[in-house]
Amino acid sequence: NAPSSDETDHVFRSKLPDIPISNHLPLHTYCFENLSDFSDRPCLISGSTGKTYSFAETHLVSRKVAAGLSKLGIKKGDVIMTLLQNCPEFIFSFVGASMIGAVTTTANPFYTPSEIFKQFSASRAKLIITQSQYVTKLRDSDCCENSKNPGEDFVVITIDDPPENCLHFTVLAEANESEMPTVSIHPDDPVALPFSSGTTGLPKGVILTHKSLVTSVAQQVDGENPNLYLKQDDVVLCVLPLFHIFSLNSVLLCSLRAGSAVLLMQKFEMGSLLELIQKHNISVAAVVPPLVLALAKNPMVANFDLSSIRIVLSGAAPLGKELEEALRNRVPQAVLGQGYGMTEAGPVLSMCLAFSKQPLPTKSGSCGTVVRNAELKVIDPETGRSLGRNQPGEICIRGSQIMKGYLNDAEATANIIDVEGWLHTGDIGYVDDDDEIFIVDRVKEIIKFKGFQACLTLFVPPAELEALLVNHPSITDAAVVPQKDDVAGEVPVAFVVRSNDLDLNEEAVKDYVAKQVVFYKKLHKVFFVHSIPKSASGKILRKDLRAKLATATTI
Ligand code: 4UU
Repeated sequence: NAPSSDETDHVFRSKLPDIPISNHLPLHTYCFENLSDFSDRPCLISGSTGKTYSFAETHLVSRKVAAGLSKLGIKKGDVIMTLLQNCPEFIFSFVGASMIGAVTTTANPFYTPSEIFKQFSASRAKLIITQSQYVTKLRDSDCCENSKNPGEDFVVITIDDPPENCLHFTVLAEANESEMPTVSIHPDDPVALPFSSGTTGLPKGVILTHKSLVTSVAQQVDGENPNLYLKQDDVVLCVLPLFHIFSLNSVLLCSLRAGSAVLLMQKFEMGSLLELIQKHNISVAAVVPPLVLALAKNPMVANFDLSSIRIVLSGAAPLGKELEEALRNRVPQAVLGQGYGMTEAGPVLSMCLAFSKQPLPTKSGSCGTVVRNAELKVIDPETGRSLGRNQPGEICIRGSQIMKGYLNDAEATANIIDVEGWLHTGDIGYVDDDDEIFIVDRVKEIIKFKGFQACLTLFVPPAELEALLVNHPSITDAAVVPQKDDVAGEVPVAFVVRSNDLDLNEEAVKDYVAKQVVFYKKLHKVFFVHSIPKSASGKILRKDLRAKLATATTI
């Protein structure tokens, strides 16, 4: 008998024991399950106005919105789209939709009209909740051939003064909650439909079910010794956009479940962020590496009291050791650590164990240990064979939290989730002797430098060189991408943002890196730029930089 793959696989698990997870419950029921323990405590705080909604109010307005959506004809299984910056209405819409078994597709308001319409049509959304300033994007007829009119072909609701043909959010928020229909929700019914390009190709709808999200939240904040210990007196910073799964899940849903307050910021602005931290005693900050960079390097930070912060959770992109150290100087009292997520994975794969109620020691640079009630393995991308500790390979995850699949794309789903239920992330990493996960890089971003012998391919992880670069006192940001090379195949080149020191020249940057790395990781070119293009979730837009390289001889 051939051994089953489970016997031959090296499977990694959390150091924390598995826990019972109530993933038979609908997401909203689960999130508000402990509501009576903290119903009068602050739930949502608007950073700009200071307006606060208690847990009881948040629950009530969400039920009203559920009734209002239903009155507008939204039924179980229908999709609504949010095109919103962070605001209380985002939460009421998302939770309200969940209550009637509807699904929310969260779109980025900075998207172009054509990007918005692609998501809108692919998800077959029936209604859009947005801000009046974005309605013009919905009217742009250039973006789709058989153009549709907002307010006529689909319902548009704005949270501020509604333009022509649009409705005001009060039609939802002032509906009668007792008219909310009772629907029966199955754990495998979808509740969220974020869009992601995954490991390859164009953006696709990621079907996250009630069961996926309940499981993921529970893996973080449930149990006697939660992996991410959030308390009722915590104030959790919500500056990362809620349309991205990191903020939606680890900030919003986790806080609702745990009874912590969520401080909503519409957009990132350093001065107001620092004021809000001080004013509201923000204790937990979910951040992305560009924000860490700003906190570590911006001189304004020194003028504010950040002593309320006890946890900084960084995720969505690699955070180098050097940057983590630089941030440590700014918030010495806080526990710094990472979470590692991917939209398709529900999203959290791993979380820093120093955030747990009984904290465990962790290493800088690690992106945590696999969450409980899940399995993780690292495979050789060529052979698919699972690898033991300290050997880098493609990270795969299995558990009830992962997506059900891509929307209307069985082929893409089968390419990313194998027959045994493993989701293949496209990230290269390893698990060390202490069960900590280190991401080396993404498969696709890895620069492949061909050595002297044709059989030898040397890997240059851009993240590693970027970490070195931003550690230079005169460099505020940097990105490394591959450039085609006749001899080596690909060589690393850097885009660098200088601070005020314009004397820093290409040779100096090259030397600085060359002194610290093996020969094949040396930079071949340095381009000075004003900023590094990044996505809303803080990822370097490498494709844009590669395109720049391909088209321009001088940049
Ligand atoms: C290196 O980025 C995310 C989700 C992030 C997240 C969510 C909940 C982080 C912590 C948390 O608590 O999702 P996507 O789909 O936008 O991007 C997924 C990709 C991963 O495959 C990986 O390449 O983003 C990268 N990534 C990271 N890389 C995510 N987290 C990390 C990390 N270090 N900590």
